[in-house]
Amino acid sequence: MTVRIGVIGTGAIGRDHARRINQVLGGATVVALSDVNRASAEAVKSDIAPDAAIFTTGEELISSPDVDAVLVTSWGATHEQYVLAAIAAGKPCFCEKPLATTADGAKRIVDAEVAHGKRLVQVGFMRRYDAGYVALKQFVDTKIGAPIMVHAAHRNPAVPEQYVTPMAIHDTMIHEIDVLRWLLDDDYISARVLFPRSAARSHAKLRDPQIVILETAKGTIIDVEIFVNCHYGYDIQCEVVGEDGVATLPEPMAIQTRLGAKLQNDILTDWKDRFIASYDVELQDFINAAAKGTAAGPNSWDGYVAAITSDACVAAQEAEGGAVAINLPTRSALYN
Ligand code: NAI
Ligand code: ISE
Repeated sequence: MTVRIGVIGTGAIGRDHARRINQVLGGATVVALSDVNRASAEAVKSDIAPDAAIFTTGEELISSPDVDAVLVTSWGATHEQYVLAAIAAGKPCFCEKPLATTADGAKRIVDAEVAHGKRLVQVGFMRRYDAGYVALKQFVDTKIGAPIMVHAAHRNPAVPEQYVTPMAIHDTMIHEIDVLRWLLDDDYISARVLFPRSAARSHAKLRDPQIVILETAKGTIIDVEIFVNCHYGYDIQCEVVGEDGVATLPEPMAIQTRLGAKLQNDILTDWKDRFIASYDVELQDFINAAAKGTAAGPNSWDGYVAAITSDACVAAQEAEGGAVAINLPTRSALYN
């Protein structure tokens, strides 16, 4: 079966996912596109998916009998309405992070999926599919003893003007919030945020960098540096300190050179390149599950926990160093 996919939101990542579905992956084809900026959908049709129909609204795309499964890659604030519509239509739905911009919104999605009785939603937490994180998890699970501390960093070279302090959490650190919970098989119980002086490349509405300290139920302390004006490149770091040893996320493959009296290798500058292989694997997983009418991978519960944790981290930003408790509800059996 070829899964017929509709893409809602054809900006940076929507276009890139449409490209991988039509040109890299197997078992699916993009048959429908929708974007509030119609010119963007038309450009993707012309460059990548010539046979796709263009729909004026996401809801029309979701209800089309020619669409089997849906990709939601529009702005975060619009995700909830489309994921709920996909669940109501009984169609598998891949939703980019965040699942919803509020914990209440994510909860509405969990409730709708539980009422439907079968998994339909995969959240775009692609790091769980990254070969480096998968290898790191094998070491954490089997080699270094129980984890005690994690040191992580998420550095972007620059961000757009409209990127403000809370976005460091719900747009950027949300990836660590999900992947570290998965890596440690643990849940968070509190968050604190520390701000060093702001970098000169930042602006008045963005306190950057910042350090988020998360405590887990098993007693692990995690520090995550978020620095989105680091200038030098796109750099993701993660080191887990266990009872018996330390395991570190591998660097992306890069050719080392000895040239002009320098020993060096390049650092990537774009998230699209850093996680290119993981996006391929996560979407293939989505296609394979969608062919069976269901969903796999990171689920709505993971998106809900990420939203609760993000809200606590934003409250911790405002608490200026004070700890904010993270209280998670009991997980529905659908996600066990
Ligand atoms: P973008 O701004 O490049 O593209 C978003 C597109 O959605 C735009 O073309 C916009 O016109 C369209 N749009 C906005 N509201 C809409 C609506 N109501 N209906 C239909 N289309 C609508 O943004 P980008 O970078 O592609 O991000 C999109 C989503 O993907 C965000 O939620 C973002 O957090 C997530 N993302 C995930 C990444 C990852 O590493 N997993 C990387 C980058 C983005
Ligand atoms: C972007 O939306 C992503 O998801 C990237 O992975 C992240 O590094 C970046 O900070 C976000 O803006």
